[in-house]
This record gives sequence, C-alpha cells and structure tokens, in this order.
Amino acid sequence: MLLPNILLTGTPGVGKTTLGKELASRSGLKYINVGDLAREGQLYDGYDEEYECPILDEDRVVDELESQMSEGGVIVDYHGCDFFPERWFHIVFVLQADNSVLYKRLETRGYNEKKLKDNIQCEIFQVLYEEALASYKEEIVHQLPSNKPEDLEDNINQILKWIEQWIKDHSS
Ligand code: DAT
Repeated sequence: MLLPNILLTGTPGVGKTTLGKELASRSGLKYINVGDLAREGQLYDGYDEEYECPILDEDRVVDELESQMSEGGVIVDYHGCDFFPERWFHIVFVLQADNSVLYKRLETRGYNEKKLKDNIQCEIFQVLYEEALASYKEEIVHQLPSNKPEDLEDNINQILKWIEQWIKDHSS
C-alpha cells in the first residue's frame, strides 16, 4: 500500500512534536523528529556560538532519511524545511501559535531572552510559512492554528481524513 509523507513545520514551541506523535499513533504512520535524529547520529557540522547549539549537517540528514522517505508513510517534524528534497512531501503543515501562547511555552522551556525574542519574531514574521511557500508548491502548504487542545484535536482529525483520502486515491 502506498502511504503519504507529511511535513510538520513551524517555529519551535508551536506544537509539532505533540501533533506528530499523536498523529503517528492514530494513523500508523512513522514519526521522525529531525532534531532527535541529528542528536542520535551526531549529524552536525560545527557549533553556533550565538545560539549555543550545534549546526545541523543538512546533507547528512537528507542522506540518512532518503530510503525511508522513498518508501513513504513518514511524518517529519522540523523547524526548517528548505533543505529537504521537494519530492519527499505530499503535504506540508505549518503550525502557528499566538505570540502570548508561544511566549509562555518557550519561557517554560527556559529559553534565554535572545532565543525567546528571536523565536517570537520568527513567528510574527511567519518565517517558516514563507520558507514552506518558497520550497513547496503553494497548493500543498497549509497553515494550522495550534493554540489550544481543541486545535490539536481538530488538526488530528483533519489530517487523518486527508491521509485516508490520499490512500484511496493512490490505491489501484
Ligand atoms: P514543537 O515540537 O513545535 O517545539 P511541542 O509539541 O513540543 O512543540 O509543544 C510545545 C508545548 O506546547 C508543549 O508543552 C505542548 C504544548 N502544546 C502543543 N500543542 C498544543 C495545543 N494545541 N494546545 C495546547 N498546548 C499545546
């Protein structure tokens, strides 16, 4: 059976992991968190002193994921999307949260002042939405509100329906 690949992207803290894991458990698709994958495989290329975090080795991440992505049925979660091959994804969701909501979530994570400010600005200027539009066909890029538990439930139900329809459309 053919299965679709789904990209969940958006500013850190918008709820990608929460949605991705729940969606995987309800759909049977596989969930991959690119941040975790990079940590486990040490897929890094240097260190960013300003943001105090390792720099992702994008080429190695792509190589690492290629065979699974060609098989299909993968939900990918990452706060960036311009380095993945366009052909990998059948649909792209950009999660969004209100500033006040996101601020509280990132504060709880213990982000420093600079990291907090930069991430809130990233959300205000819709950086990830613009990146998704520049990297994928406009008609497969969708924004999803991710402020409250009801949003999560609505998003899951909507995506589950889309997966079901995609499978029907691609079975012969
Ligand atoms: P991300 O993976 O985008 O960094 P996350 O899934 O770790 O974000 O979520 C950050 C926090 O927000 C976490 O404490 C769970 C909470 N959260 C996520 N989606 C939510 C929603 N729709 N309603 C309420 N809280 C949510």
